[in-house]
Formats: sequence, structure tokens, C-alpha cells
Amino acid sequence: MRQTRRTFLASSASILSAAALPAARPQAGRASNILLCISDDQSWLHTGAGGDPVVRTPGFDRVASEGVLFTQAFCDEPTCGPSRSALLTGQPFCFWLGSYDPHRPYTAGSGQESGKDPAKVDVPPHVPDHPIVRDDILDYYVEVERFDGTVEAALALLEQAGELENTLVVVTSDHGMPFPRAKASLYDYGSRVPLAVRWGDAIPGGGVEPDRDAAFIAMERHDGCRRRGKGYPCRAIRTESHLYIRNFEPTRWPSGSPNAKDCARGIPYGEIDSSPTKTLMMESRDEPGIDHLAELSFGTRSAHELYDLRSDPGQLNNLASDSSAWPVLEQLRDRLMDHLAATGDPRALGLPAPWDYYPYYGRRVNEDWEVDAPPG
Ligand SMILES: [Ca+2]
Repeated sequence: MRQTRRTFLASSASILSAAALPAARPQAGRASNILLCISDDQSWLHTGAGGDPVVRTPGFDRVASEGVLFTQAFCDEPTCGPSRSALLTGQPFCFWLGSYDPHRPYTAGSGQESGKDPAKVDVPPHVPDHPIVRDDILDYYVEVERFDGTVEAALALLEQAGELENTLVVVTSDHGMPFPRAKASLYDYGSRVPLAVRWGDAIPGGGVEPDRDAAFIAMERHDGCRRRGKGYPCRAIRTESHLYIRNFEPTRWPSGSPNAKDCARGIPYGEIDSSPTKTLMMESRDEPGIDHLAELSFGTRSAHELYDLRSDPGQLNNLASDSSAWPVLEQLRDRLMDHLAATGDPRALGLPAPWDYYPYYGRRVNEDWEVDAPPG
């Protein structure tokens, strides 16, 4: 069975009330609690259990070592509200521990002040290896660690209350890190999230769940950053070996218009949150070494994108124009479109999509910026 994080959680929740599975119920006769801890903008690699050499996350690591670490977890949509809405659909829960960390803004220099070494940062391949970027990532780590401290405190409270063994604990994020070509994109740094689950004796500790058939990910928009409120509709299928993305409106700007006047918040490329890394890449986008990465983050994209993750884990080399890759592309495209049609996605069915006409409730700098009225 194909499992997204949502269907895993739904099945877990149904197990909670399934009398047919008494052996999977810790402390028989008592209803189990659920604690769902969700960070705000954290990519899958950035935990101790995930292998990051710098960031320290003893809370997440404890849940992983005493439960199961999922290494192929993806959000349904790599922006804040839609991801959380998808997670909540059909979910009973007792306590939703939602953090603002590691959402921007960060305290500049807090990473180095906390004693972290910028030389040890694993710089993702889609951003420049530059001192500004290394410091920006360290400042992000400080907020990842602050969230993790909240998780640790919640575990300790449950333990003191004698409820920890009777609680299904889930630690995850809504989507990936707030950097160019990450948050609000369908690439791994935008959609792949940390996920660890602990549930007393019902789940043996120390497990790792690496199996994943495929994840389906969707994106319409993160912010109002194109003329007249238009989004950038795109859908993806991510298998173990490939990422295929279908961009339905490739003439639009994927990261938002370069013209600040087209953005409600009054910033260029408004899908990408303002940051030292974004500013560096915009100001240095003609420099060799940065130009190619800036184009990947800010430029337009073709209707089809295909990445071979075995040779290109950073998803930088689009194979869609390489005829030798077309059999794989066509297979993934068909599977994605079948899934979208089966789930009633208007982008796949050629039906009018309401999202391009939704009113805008975010922060507005441009008072005369407006959204098109729905047709008819
Ligand atoms: Ca978020």
C-alpha cells in the first residue's frame, strides 16, 4: 500500500480504537493519548538521528530510538497551512504541539554564538557554499534545537505523569527548510520531512522504516506573489529512484514574480522567504558558481521535470529533454496523472481550479495588488 504521512497517521489512529488489535495496545484497558509535535520549516536531514553532524536534537532522537524513524516521509504540500490541513484531515488527536520554530526570521549570528562551527555544515547542493549561507544554516539549526527542546520537555512531562508509555508520540515538520529551492518547492529540501513515531511497547524501539513505494506531492502557491493572485500549480511523484514534476503553468514564475510590485508583500520572488541566503543569491546571481544555482531557484521551469536521484540526489539536472529518459518519464507521468484523476484534481481533469481566485488574507504591502474575480 502506498503510504503518505497522512495515511500512516490515519491508520495509526484507527489502530487506537481497533479492538481487533489488543496486542498492539499498550497498557490494555486504557485509552491511549496522542502527542503530535510539529516544527515549522525543517528538512528531513536536519536531526541527529537523520545524520546531521552539527544540529543536536535529543528529543527527536529519543523518539526515534525508542520507536521508529521514518526515512522516506514527505508532506502532502510544502507550505505551512496546506500541509497542516492535510495532516489534520480525519485525525483525532489529544495534543497538537505546534511550534513556530524553525520558521524565519532568525537571530543573525546565533548559530556561531551557540558554539556551532560553520565549517562542519553540510551545505545542500542547491545553494552556494558561502560563509553567509553557512551562517544562515547555523541560525536555522538554533531554532531546530529550540523546537527539539520543547519536544524533550513534553516527553518529560508525560513521563512524570506516568503517561509516556500510553501515548503515541509523533515528531515531524510541516515541510522543509526556508531556503531557495526548498520550502514551497516540490524538491526534496521542500517536501521531505523528519518523522519519528514512538508508542510504548506497541512499536519496538530502534526501528527504521526506509520502505516507500511513492509519495505524491502538490503545490499551488505559498504567497500572493504573481500578478492578480495567480499561483504556480505543480504536482509531483517521488519514488525511491526518481522525482517527476508536472508544472501546469510553466510560463508563470515558480518562485514568484521578479517584480516586487506583483507581490502582495512587496518582495521579489515572494514564494521564497526573505533570508541572507536569498539576498546573497539575488545580488550575486551573475557570479560564476552562483549563477546556475540562482537560475534553478528563481528562473522559469519547463512543463516536465525529471531527476534521477541515484546520480543526482540534489535534483539539479533535469532529464526531461533527454530522450533516453523518456520511458521513465512517461511511466511516472502516467502514474501521477492517474492518481490525480482518481483523486479528482481539477488541474489533471482540465476543470476550472478555484485556487487562482481565492482572496488573499496575508500581510499586504502593495495596497493596489488584487486577486482576479472568479470567471462567470
Ligand atoms: Ca511552515
